[in-house]
Amino acid sequence: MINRRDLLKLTAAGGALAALPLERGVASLVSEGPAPSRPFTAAMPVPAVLTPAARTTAADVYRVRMSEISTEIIPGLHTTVRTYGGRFPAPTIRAARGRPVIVHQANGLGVGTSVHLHGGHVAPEHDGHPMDVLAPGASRAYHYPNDQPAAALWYHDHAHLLESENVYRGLHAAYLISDLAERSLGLPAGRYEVPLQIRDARIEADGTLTYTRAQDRPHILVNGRERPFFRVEARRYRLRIYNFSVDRLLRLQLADGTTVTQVGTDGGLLPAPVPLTELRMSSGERADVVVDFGRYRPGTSVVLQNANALPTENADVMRFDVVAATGPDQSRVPDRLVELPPVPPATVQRDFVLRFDRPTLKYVINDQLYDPDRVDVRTRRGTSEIWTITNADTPAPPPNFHLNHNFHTHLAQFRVLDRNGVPVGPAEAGLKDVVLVAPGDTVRIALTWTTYTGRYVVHCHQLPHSGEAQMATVEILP
Ligand SMILES: [Cu+2]
Repeated sequence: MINRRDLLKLTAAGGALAALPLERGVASLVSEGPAPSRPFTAAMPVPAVLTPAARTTAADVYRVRMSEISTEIIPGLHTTVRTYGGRFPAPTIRAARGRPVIVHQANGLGVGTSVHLHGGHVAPEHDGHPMDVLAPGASRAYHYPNDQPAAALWYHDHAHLLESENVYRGLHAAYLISDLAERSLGLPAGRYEVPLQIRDARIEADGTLTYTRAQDRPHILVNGRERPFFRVEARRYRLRIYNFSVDRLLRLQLADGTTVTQVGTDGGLLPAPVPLTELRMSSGERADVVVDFGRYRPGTSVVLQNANALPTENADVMRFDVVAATGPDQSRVPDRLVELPPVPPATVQRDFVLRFDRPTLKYVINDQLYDPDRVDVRTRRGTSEIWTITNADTPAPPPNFHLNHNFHTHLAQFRVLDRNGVPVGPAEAGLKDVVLVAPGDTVRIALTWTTYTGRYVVHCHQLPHSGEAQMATVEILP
């Protein structure tokens, strides 16, 4: 089976370099190393919450312009990034269940874009289809009904062939839906509910952001700053954690082994809290977690680490600096959170095999490259299905990140039934829209196509994979 070293040999010998956009960065790595950075020197910003341009009787209306800006990801270095709204980290949109949102997106960049509301239950013309591209200078309105439970969604680029680099260069932002059930629980809220948007990057000594292979991206950013520190009061916090990396698998742990409580996943809250000492998150996944910093004495610090860092990489992600609480902590984590919808019996079964295709040097689904004119799956609205997803690549030692695949469905939240025949743990059994499918693994998911008809995509969310070909079209008929 092919590993990364073979692949490099292959591309050098076969002259197939152009087939692998990520490999083009390699030449530039020889002359200069990445910028050195000292950990925990920058304060972690909390992304701003976007203010509606208008509130009509029908919807909250937002205006966002995509533009390039220069920002300090590493203190003292100026890095150009692509942004939503001219800010990095990009502003969060906060929506309420049942209250529609309209986002007018204007493309002020020099490249095409398509805005996908990841995890959103939206009509196909507003889903940010890869071929529905907004040219430079163009603008359009996206309509989001928010007819779904409270969840941590995100909006990110999805323009075909450009999505991976566009997301890497900064086109990623949070979109949080809340609802009454969530608000009645008493989870930490307000300034005690904080997003952690984690991703890797490679920043050169002159501040340039280089788009290259995962193993050559040593910098870890949280909310747009490299390994920042964040001051927390000695009390409970609700952390809305996102893996915004284009293709890095994170295994997050507090360095002292403290247990955290997961209360939600991609598509919303879990039925009951799940205590964990490690969060495994592939690209695009979200974890809703409560951490009780009240267990620490003020003046203590605790580092969040990535146990999946390469031996050559720094495992530190960020540092929490605990200070005295300003008042009593009235938040709580109830034993029961929400009722999940039942899983209807499936009438259709389908198989999907994800693998690297040696002849084309591309990643494929069921031996096929993505063709926007081809329909891969035809189904009907209301159909419940079970999908068996297999990663046919074999395990390889680090730094072969690329042999991990995961799977993302647009429109539908699914339930993960089992992995290699073993039911998944309680945190992964919630509402999901991305599931990790590691080399050799087979994962089964259950999903139902509701509300909308039309064409959507499903794909690997390792974006360098989907951005080339590891994507398929589902057409939902009435
Ligand atoms: Cu993949």
